[in-house]
This record gives sequence, structure tokens and C-alpha cells, in this order.
Amino acid sequence: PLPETTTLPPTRSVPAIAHPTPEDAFGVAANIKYHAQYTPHFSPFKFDPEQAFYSTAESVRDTLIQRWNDTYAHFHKIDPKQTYYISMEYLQGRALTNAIGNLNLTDAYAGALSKLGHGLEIIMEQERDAALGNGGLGRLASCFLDSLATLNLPAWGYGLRYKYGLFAQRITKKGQEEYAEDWLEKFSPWEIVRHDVVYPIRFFGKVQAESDGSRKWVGGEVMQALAYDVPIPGYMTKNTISLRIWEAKAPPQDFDLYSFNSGEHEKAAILQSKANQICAVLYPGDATEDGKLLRLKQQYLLCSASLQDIIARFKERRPKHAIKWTDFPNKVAVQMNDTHPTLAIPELMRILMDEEGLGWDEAWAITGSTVAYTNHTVLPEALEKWSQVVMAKLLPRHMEIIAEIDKQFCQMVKSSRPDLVSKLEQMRVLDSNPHKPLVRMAHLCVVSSHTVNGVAELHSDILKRELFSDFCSLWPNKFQNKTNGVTPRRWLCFCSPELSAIITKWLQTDKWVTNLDLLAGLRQFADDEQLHKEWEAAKFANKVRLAEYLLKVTGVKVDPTSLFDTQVKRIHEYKRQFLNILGVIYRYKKMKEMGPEERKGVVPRVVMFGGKAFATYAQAKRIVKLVTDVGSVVNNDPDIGNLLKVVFVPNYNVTAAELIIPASELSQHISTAGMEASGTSNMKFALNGCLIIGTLDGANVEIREEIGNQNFFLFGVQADDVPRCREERMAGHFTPDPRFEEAKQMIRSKTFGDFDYEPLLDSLEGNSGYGRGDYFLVGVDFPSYIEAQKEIDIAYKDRRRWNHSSILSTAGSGKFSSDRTISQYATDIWNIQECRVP
Ligand code: T68
Repeated sequence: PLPETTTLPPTRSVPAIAHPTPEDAFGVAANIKYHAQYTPHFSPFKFDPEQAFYSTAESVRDTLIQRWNDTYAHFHKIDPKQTYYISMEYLQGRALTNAIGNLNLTDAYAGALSKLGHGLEIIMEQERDAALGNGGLGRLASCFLDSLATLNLPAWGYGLRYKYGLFAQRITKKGQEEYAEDWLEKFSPWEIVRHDVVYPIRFFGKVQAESDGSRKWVGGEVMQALAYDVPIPGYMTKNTISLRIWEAKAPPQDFDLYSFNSGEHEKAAILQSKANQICAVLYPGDATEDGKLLRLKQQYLLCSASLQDIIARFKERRPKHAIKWTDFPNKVAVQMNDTHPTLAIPELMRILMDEEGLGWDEAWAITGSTVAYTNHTVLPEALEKWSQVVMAKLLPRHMEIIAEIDKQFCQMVKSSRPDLVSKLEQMRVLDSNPHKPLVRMAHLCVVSSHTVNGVAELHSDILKRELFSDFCSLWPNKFQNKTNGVTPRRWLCFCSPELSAIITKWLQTDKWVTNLDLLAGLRQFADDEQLHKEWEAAKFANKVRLAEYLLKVTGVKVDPTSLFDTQVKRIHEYKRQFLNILGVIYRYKKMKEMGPEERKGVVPRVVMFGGKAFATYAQAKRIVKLVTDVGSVVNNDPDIGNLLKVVFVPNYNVTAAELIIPASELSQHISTAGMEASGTSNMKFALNGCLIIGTLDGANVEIREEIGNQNFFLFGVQADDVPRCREERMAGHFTPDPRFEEAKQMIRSKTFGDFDYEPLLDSLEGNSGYGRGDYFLVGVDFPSYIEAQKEIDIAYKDRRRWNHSSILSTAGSGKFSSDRTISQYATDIWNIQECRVP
């Protein structure tokens, strides 16, 4: 936004015909043609689907840019408090369907494209996913942006512009293989480079004491962060906010022309090459020291560029002499999505003290009232700890500030809470182990933030009772719960238009799209035969669509009248895809033992798996391999035919999810209780009328409450019993269920090939310990899992019962809209209000 005093120079006006209006397919078609001719990325003489996609996207972008300029001009004028959501990950997926859906231009664009000889469906499929994230945490950030815009809240998202997103996964005979995901190979039509928004970013160097007692960070390498803006349209509102992603660059004057001209071509561009490495990939391997340094550079670049931007905006909106820093927290709320952006804390302190000249106490009060932290995991290996040595080398001034925060925290505890002194070593920000001194990022967040939240009730309770219990006794009011949610636009309206139309018809309103609680109105029709018929038909159409896709990407032909049973999420031992496949193996074995008559009573199933295993996570990759090996045998067994198919859907991403979720009838959310912070795909499945088999973990607990116990297939031990179960196993007080032994034996017998599955099977035996001795309680939960599966087969045969439960799942999903989640953050944490563009 420009300062108020600036009058905008007259913009070169775009020909009037180039502005599409909702009613006007002709106007839209003209605009698409205009882009095909005047911004030709391909030959202007061809208009194939790819060219048509880019021209269509650019045409939509015209509308988005206009609204986005209006939105920020309005925010600039009103100057409300704004939220800045900082996240290392965003899983945006495709943008075209979502954008024209939110703008209510789908019909206009479909009509326009058909005039130009193309079908919208084919054009949409030209778009690549923006996969700048791993899983739930990244997709949550993207759902939050959609809700922030839709609720007309003044906000920005900040992230990094990775050149390569999360790897593309291929499934071969060897299992999972990873390929670079070059989402920018052609270009992204949605991002707008902002050459006017550039900030310096320093690395290394040293801290200098100035004569006035202040500290100054000097020397080292200075790079630049360049902004790209991705417009995020709200649904049926003019408000369009921005996801600002940073790219690292070398300063332009840094190119060493002298070296270049004397033949040292590579040396000339050293800083350029270093800059390129920073934003090259999401989660570069951190096994080596250099890898660690690179990740820390990424995190710092994100935090420093974002804070410089936030502060520049704060200053720009008030005259120089009238800047009151105590007003900063009244205008700025910073939300840290997990600990990855923790450096925002010392960076804000540094800027306030070293650049703006504030004292420690003032800077500390401002920082503490500005930042808040969301925790997404209790897994020990995911709680970030950085080496103090690496931190001091790369960010010497920040290390000083962190040490001072730690020191003052210790003093405070000693003086105000002597009862906690015995716990202090565990609570400190610095872990001063002499062999490997570390910074505990989560503790830095808890100590510095005004609010800490978990992402589902059970998870927030575990944070308070276990992970952060001592902090909770110190600051009981700091801890909150904000149960996750998902955007109903992408995850119902646009991915299942058939089901959405039925919902709108029966509720006689489409207001549920922005007020998801209205879905409860479906309860009164849960036994209506007509609704059952329509509901089943919509689900069936989605199943046929998915069956076609499965054939295309896996070569496996599935019968769409089978029960579609799905587990899609990152592959991890705690999520227990292993339990699922052991259950499948047991089912297969029992079917093989049946006679032909008995087999006739079997409910045909398609069991789908999807998800990526982190490239260095060997055990997870073995699980992927096992699923594909089981599939190869089962899918080609003439005794079994269509009664059981096992499919690993390659390269699970947002686009695949949009196809899989609406077509699924059963989905598995079967983590060891207490280990899944929330889960969000469980919400998407339930919203789409898919029943859940699950443990009492994460948001499953709340989903079951909302949709009713009868409509949720529960099994497994509860979180409170997990430690006792682990101890019992360790003490040898555990008799494995014979069915569990049968399933394991079948793998050992090489029925599914001779790949070495011993390390996987071993994890279920032996001494207890993290990742060993059946730490994830697969064996303990196996019997109740099999029982729940039996119940599911019975329920599925009863079409009335199944449809009834399916409708109640959707009807009970109102709570899980990210609109609800974001409204609660806005009120309880950020203290921001609606700022609607007139
Ligand atoms: C997920 N966390 C939780 N982490 O596992 C899930 N990236 O229960 C929850 O629903 C979701 O967050 C949203 O709250 C992640 O997705 C990561 O992807 C991750 C972890 C460590 C480092 C980087």
C-alpha cells in the first residue's frame, strides 16, 4: 500500500472488454483471448489446453489483483490490527477451481472456455499443485488463509518460495522413489513478483559493542529477500488477502564483474549461488552440519524478512515523530505455525533494541504481547532443538538475545516460584549439556509468547498436563485450545459439487457454505429414503470418477460397488499404516481359507493407501513397500477377484485428496492414542459423509462427539492407558493375539515376496524403547481393530444404516470449519476484527 499522501499516477487502463464480470461469458472469453495473444508464453497461434490454462489463470488473476489492491488500500485507510501468520509450509494445491469458485465465476469461465473450444475440467487439470509443505500443518495454513479472507479479517500469510516443493513420489518395484517437484518449471500464473519489496538479510558476522552501550550486528554475508505475492480470494466477498512468499537473492551489486571478465566465472557469482541454495528445497536433509545451517538460514530469512515488512508497514502508517512502539501490539499479531518461525522472537527483539533504540524491558514487553505460538506435535523427534554453536555462528546477535531471555527466565523463576527451581534445568530455554549445548525452540516460544495453543482438545490437555506442565503451573492462563478446522469451500463445495447440490437442495439454502453449523439441518432427513437415494448416487458418481483415476495411475481395476476404504496421510509409524496393512493381510488369509459359498458373504473392499514417507525414514519406506507387495499378490489372486483390492495411490497431494476424499466411504484415523495432535483429513472425510474407523486420538474425539458414537467405529486403548500398556509389554505381561501372529507369520513366510521385512517386524518385538518393542502398540490394538472391521462389514451390508450414518457424519461436521477455528483465534488470541472492503 502507498502512503496516504501519494496520489496514484493514472494507470494505463486495461481495455474495458478485458474486465470479466460474473454474468458475462463473452467478456471472460475476450479476456482469455487477450491474455493468449498479448502475454503469449507459448506460440500465440496455438491454443492448446496448456496455453488455455495459463491464459485463463491470468484472466482470473486480473480480477484478483484488482480486489487485492482494493483490500489493502482499505486496510491501509482503516489501519486495523492485523494478523501475520508465519509458516514454513503452505500446501495450496491448485488455485484455479478455488479462485473462480470463490469469485462465483465458475459458470462464466466454463461458458467462456467452451466458446473457445475447451472444457473447464480439462483446463483445470493442466495446473500443477503448489506443494510447499509436508502434510497437515501446511494444509492447515492454507485453509486458514481461505477462512481469513472469507471472514474479511485483516491478515497476511508469510512463507518461503521454495523452488522445489515436497518431492514427487513414484512407486516402483523398489517401493517409494523421490523426484524433484519442479512446480515452477513453466511458471506460476498466481504469483506476482514485487521488485519494490526487498529487505536485506544478514548471516554470520559479529556483534560489536557501541560507545553508547548498544550492540550492533555487523559483517558477515548480506543477502536479500524478495517478495512474491499470491492473492487469496475470500468466498463471495471482495476481500482478497495475500500470501507473501520470500525468495533469497544476492544483492545486485554483488556480481563480481572483475572476476568474471578475468575468466573466473563461478567465483563471480558465489553469493548468487549461496542465495539460490536457501530457497531451493523444502526441508533440505539436515544430517550434515551444512544441512542444519541451511535449514536455520531458511527459518531466519522467513522471520527476518517478514518482521522487517511488518515493521515497515507499521511505520509507514504513522508520521515519523508520532511512532509509539507501545502501540505495536495493538496493530500487530504474529502467529508462529509451530516452532519453525521461532526466530521471529529474537529478531523482533533485535530490531526494536538495536535498530529502533528501545531498552530491553520495553522491547520484551512489546514482543511478548505480539507473538503467539501454536504447537502441532508432542513427538520428541519433532520438537526442534538447535545447536547453540551453530546458532552463535550464523546469528551471533540472536544467540546473545536468546541467552539473555534464558537468564531472565531463570531469575524470574528463582525469585517468584522457588517450588519450581528443582525443575528449572528442564524448563530452561538453553539446554546446557556441556557436550552438546542446545536451544529448545519450543521453550523459547512458550517463555516469550502471550498465548500457546494446541490443535484439538485432547492435544491441548496433553500439552498442559505433560509436555508443558511446569510452564502451565507458572502461567495457567497462557494455554488455550483451538481445535483445527478445514475450509468447506475446497473440501466440499468444489471437490464434491454433486453432494453440495444435494445439501443445498435439502437445506433449501446454500448459506451452509459460510455457516457450516447449518449442516445440522440434515439430521431431520437422515431416514428419508429419497435423500438416501440421492446421497448414494452422488457418492457413487464420485467413486466411479476415482476408479477411473486409479486405473490410470496404478493400472488396478476396481469395482465401484465395493466398499472404498482409505488411509491417506504422511507415512509414519505412529499413524500406523502398518496396523492397517496387517489387518488387510489377516482379511486376505481368512478369505483364502473360506470355501466358495462362504466367500459369497464377503463385502468387497478396495483398500487404498496414499502418502509420502520422508526420504530418510527407512521404516516408513518399508511400510510403503509392504503395501505395494501385498497389493501385487492380492490384486492378482484369482480366488479373490474383486472381493479385495489393495492400492497404493502414488504421489498423494492436495489434488489427489480432492478426488479421493469425496469418493471414500470408510477412512482410517488409527494413530496410537495421544500421538496425533489433531488430524484434519478426518474432518474432510466426515464432512463428505465418509465413516471413520479410529482411535480416541486428536480431533477424532471431538468428531465422534459431534456425529454420535453409533456413527464412528471406535477401537484401541485410550491415551491415558498408553504408558501402562508400554510398561506391561516391556515387563513381558503381554500375550499376543493369535490373529496378530498369523498376519505377521504370513509376511515371514514370504507370501508377499522376499523383500527383507525383518526390521519392520522386529519393531513389534523385543525390548521397549522409542520405535522398538511395539512402542506404537500395534499388537495391543490389533484384536479390537479386527473386531471393529467386522462390525464395519456388517454395517455396510445394511444400506439404510450406512446411508443414515453417512448423512449424520456430514450433518455433524459443522464444528470443523476453519471459519470457526479462525473466528476463535481472532477473538481469543489475536484480538482482531472484521474489516470488510465496501
Ligand atoms: C500435523 N503436523 C499434525 N507436521 O501431525 C496433525 N513439518 O495431527 C495436525 O492435524 C496438523 O499438524 C495440523 O495441526 C505436521 O503436519 C509437519 O508436517 C512437520 C513436522 C516437523 C517438521 C516439519
